[in-house]
Amino acid sequence: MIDLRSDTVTKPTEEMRRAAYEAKVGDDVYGEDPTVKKLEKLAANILGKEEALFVTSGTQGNQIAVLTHTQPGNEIILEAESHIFYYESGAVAAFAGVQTRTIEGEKGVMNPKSIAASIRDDDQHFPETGLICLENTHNRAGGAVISVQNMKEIYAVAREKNIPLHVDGARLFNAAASINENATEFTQYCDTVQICLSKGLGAPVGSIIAGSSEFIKSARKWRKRLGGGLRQVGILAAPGIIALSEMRNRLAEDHQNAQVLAAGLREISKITVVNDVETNIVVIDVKELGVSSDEFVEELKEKDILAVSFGPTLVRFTTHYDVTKEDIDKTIDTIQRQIKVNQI
Ligand code: TLP
Repeated sequence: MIDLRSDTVTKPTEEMRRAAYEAKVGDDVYGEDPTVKKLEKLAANILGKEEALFVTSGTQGNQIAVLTHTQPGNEIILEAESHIFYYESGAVAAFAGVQTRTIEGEKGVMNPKSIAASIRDDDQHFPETGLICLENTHNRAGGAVISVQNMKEIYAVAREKNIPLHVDGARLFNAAASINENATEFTQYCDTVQICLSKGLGAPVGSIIAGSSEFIKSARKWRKRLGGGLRQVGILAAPGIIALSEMRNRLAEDHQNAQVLAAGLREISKITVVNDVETNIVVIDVKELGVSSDEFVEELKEKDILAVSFGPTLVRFTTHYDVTKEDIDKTIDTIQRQIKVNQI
């Protein structure tokens, strides 16, 4: 089976499994797990923030950030197809009690002027704008990189109005790899960031949120309220340390594989690659084949290749550590044949 559904499907490496087995642990709610502490320190350094906190998932990390930055009744500004808005089951409404003000981005990129225009004035009729969120890379924009310049401009708007800026950086290291820079190039222009250890970095579980010491103190409390205070969790932090120290450096390989996949798919008639393929995600439109994305995905599955439906006629492929160049070649070949057999 070639699993291109998501980079979340990666299995922990041998080294990660060994590290989990050998991890020194303690009760992390008492602040006594040395492996968690090591991971959090490493993450804070890599992200250029005062402190970091290990959380169970990207969703939990984003939600803790929203809860920490806002008050019920606030409005938060975010991109119209951002994960926090699109894929987190309405959690910001359910937990933080905030309303959302969405801005349609151009390939995931929001115009700083639109953000400035969406910030509420001080008026008894209006909710207060409590937070601005960005997503880098942008998942539904096909892994698009939000440029350092765009982040800088948005951060300037946020600073001027004294509104915090949170980055959903589930795939921030993919963005960094794509411009061959450190993640701090991006994170210097935000107050807080969430990064996933369990996507392209291959760890089995976990995310990190990072920001000021004051932010992390309050975030730790929200994590506890949400039931995310874990005990001997060094066994999960240990693979996270390997994810950050080693797996981060190989993401360019996944990007290369995505390029090969996109190039192969572009050669197939009636298939359109719709994104620019800047990182590890390829999105195609199968409309011209006269099938739905669900039908296309189902048929591919029968040939032992997994992808996900990304809209009525859109299909997403995501490259990652467990997918080789041979797998990519086989995928292109299989799709080519499938179309021939169906004589579409
Ligand atoms: N994305 C998953 C699905 O939820 C769609 C995927 O397969 O891409 N932010 C971004 C930008 C994400 O893409 C995801 C996961 C998350 C947050 C949430 O992370 P988890 O799954 O750890 O809660």
